[in-house]
Amino acid sequence: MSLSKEFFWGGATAANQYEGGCFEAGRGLAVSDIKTAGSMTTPRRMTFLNEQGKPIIQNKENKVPQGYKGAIHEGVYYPSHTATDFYHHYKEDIAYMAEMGFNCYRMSISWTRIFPNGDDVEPIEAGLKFYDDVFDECLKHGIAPMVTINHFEMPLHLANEYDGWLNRKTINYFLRYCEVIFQRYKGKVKHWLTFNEINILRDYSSLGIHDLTAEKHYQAFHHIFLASAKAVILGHAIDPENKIGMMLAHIASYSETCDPKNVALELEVSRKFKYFFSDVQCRGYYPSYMIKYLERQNISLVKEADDEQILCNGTVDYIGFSYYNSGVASLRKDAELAYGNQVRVARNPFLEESDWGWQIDPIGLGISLNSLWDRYQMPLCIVENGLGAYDEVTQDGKIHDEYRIDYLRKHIHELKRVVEEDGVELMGYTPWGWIDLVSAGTGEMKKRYGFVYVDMDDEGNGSKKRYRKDSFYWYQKVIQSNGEEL
Ligand code: BGP
Repeated sequence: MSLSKEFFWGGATAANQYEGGCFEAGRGLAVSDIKTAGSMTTPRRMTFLNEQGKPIIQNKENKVPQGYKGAIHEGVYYPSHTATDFYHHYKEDIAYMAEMGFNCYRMSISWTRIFPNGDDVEPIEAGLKFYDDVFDECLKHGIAPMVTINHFEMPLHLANEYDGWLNRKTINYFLRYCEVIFQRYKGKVKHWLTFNEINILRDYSSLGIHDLTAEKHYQAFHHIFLASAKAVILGHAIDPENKIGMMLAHIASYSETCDPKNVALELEVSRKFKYFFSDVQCRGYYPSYMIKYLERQNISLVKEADDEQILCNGTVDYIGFSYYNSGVASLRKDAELAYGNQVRVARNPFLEESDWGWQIDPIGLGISLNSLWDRYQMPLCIVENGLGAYDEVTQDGKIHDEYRIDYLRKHIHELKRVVEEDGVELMGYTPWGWIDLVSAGTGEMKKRYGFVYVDMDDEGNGSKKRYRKDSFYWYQKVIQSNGEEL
């Protein structure tokens, strides 16, 4: 048996895609609440009022002009507002997790449920109580919560009034939120992750910054690195038992050819978009290649005297990462692109792809585990992996999702192989969207990842009734056998 008895088997979700209850108990709006639904080919959009108070809607990727304030428009459907309604179904949903045998549940706390504007002095008791109830219910079933402190969340007020992560004050507001949740959930939550997929935070919806430029982007990252490091220091001081990790989107990448120029390009891309982030958070300092790169770009970051010390003292305890697909670095300007987790990469002719065009590569998971382990020698946790696919409900309420089982089986097989053959230290596996939820990339419902089906469509219609898919029973056996029966 290659996996330890303590191996975390579970599933993952995020508040803005699953929780709903957007207007319950004094919760404030987050930037994710002004995002519309989209599709694979139509980007999600965001809604604003301009300086004259006129409603404006624009693509997520576009620059948001100064003076625009994120706002909800009448008659527009926003998927995060109810999502798949964990807020009102948490007992039922945790019972499903328990039935599958989860011993871990990765979820996120909604910042604005605790501090509705982000800069409030006092937290909201009802918000804190909601997560108390959730954690108590999990613990009752022997499920350890693993909490992402910030999963694609930015209080709308901080984006509108402070320019989000560009403003150094946001660090203090974030720390106030961290202090409250570390204190409150001490003893209930031991595993934390600071920022979800830190390396792909890149637009208004995740950073809350108007008129985003490269310089502002790196300044924001500097603030996020500090916020994470300070959270680690604080979390350890409040409870030395806390294990606080980083979270990286790990897209394994390959050079398209053996042309050394191509290999050098792959190295450059991997460092700039991936390892820069884990290097800072795991080693505690900016890597030299990035310092030199920023110099060449004439980007000088505004730093304070003790920033370096904070980064050095606030290194993480483990690396959580998401893995869905690999990508190819190509020198060809006309390379055909495949879709993928948040970024588009050149297509790999050796791989099959999902209904949404993400290329399926289980071996890439093994490569990712080995690369991260070799580079940092730090415990790893696969906190997202899975297949977004169309599901069909049969007349008798069954969902035969053999394609999902096949995807997960191959990935679990590979993670076991590298633990066994290479001795990689792997803490656990929490596949994404263990229950159907709203897609982050497209805002759709029909892109489903779950073991549990939720009756809801792309416009939010449906009973929200839950059904067990075939993969539910399969994963239950996987957990029961500690990964031996695939
Ligand atoms: C990651 C996010 C998740 C999740 C997942 C699947 O980027 O951390 O929030 O949604 O990808 O992506 P999508 O929902 O776009 O299919």
